[in-house]
Amino acid sequence: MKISKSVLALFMAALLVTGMVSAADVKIGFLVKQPEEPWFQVEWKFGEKASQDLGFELIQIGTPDGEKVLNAIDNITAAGAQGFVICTPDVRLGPGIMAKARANGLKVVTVDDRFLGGDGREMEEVPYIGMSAEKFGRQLGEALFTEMKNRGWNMAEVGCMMTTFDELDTTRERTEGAIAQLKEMGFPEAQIYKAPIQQRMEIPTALDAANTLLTRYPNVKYWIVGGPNDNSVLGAVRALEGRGIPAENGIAVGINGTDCIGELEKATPTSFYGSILGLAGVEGYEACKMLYYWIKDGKEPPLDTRTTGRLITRANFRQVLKEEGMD
Ligand code: FCA
Repeated sequence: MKISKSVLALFMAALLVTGMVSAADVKIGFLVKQPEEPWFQVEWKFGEKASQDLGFELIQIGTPDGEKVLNAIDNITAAGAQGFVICTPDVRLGPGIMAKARANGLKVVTVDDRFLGGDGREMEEVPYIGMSAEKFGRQLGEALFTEMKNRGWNMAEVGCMMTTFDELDTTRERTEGAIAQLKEMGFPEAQIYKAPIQQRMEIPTALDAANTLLTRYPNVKYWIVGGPNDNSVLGAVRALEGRGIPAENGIAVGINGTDCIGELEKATPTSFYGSILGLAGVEGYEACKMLYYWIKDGKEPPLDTRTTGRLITRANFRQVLKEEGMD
């Protein structure tokens, strides 16, 4: 077929107008707040898989604070990126990050933690993919209550410790969902105690929060324990151990399912019973894929995509991880 020069020129002009680029020219940054956490390593790994499947370049940068985020945005811009996926170290940085992205001509997809605007409300105009947080929490609450019943504990002797991190909407919704579920199933509200984690959700900060709470309730015989993610619950488990509470007197359930595999693999069971496994791989892959088509074809991503969770325990985690392609 012969294509005249003018048709070609028209085609090129159309490309320019729509901003389309070829796959090989697409470069995407992937910025995460806690690169040491397995959750984010899984997201990165599947982001890489998307880059191989679709043929774009992925630049991964750990950005634990605001300054690192702004530097990373400049660095990827200099490297020729057209956009980035981000789990921000602080949701209140949202407006600043978006201003910088706009100034640099970059598209943005957020993952896990949703930006907050200056008015304190979620920036719903920025595409987001993350957990259906309340539902994850409800699954956690249900798992705790069901296992407590299985063990035949006298509910009057049980305390519920919920580690919390209310600075983030996604984590607040998870623990509120867990508490609502426990109450609906008949667990007494007066026996539910919150242990707020300071600054960052990590095992040592969660351990401190749990210790403070355990000092206040030294006479509780059995503990059910929940929290916003695996590390928040693992810290509480370490605190129970530090107080000499036998492993069989605790039932602890986390969220993520990626950061507790070592715990579930321990030869001797601890009070860590299981976790609601989230789809870190799907989130990492889909966030990159959405951004890729946005850059390449101008196809705008959906503004809100939510993923679901599944309970894993010592009994089934290997099988479930295999089924989810996460082993
Ligand atoms: C937040 C938490 C992570 C993970 C993610 C889905 O970013 O910090 O551990 O739970 O949500």
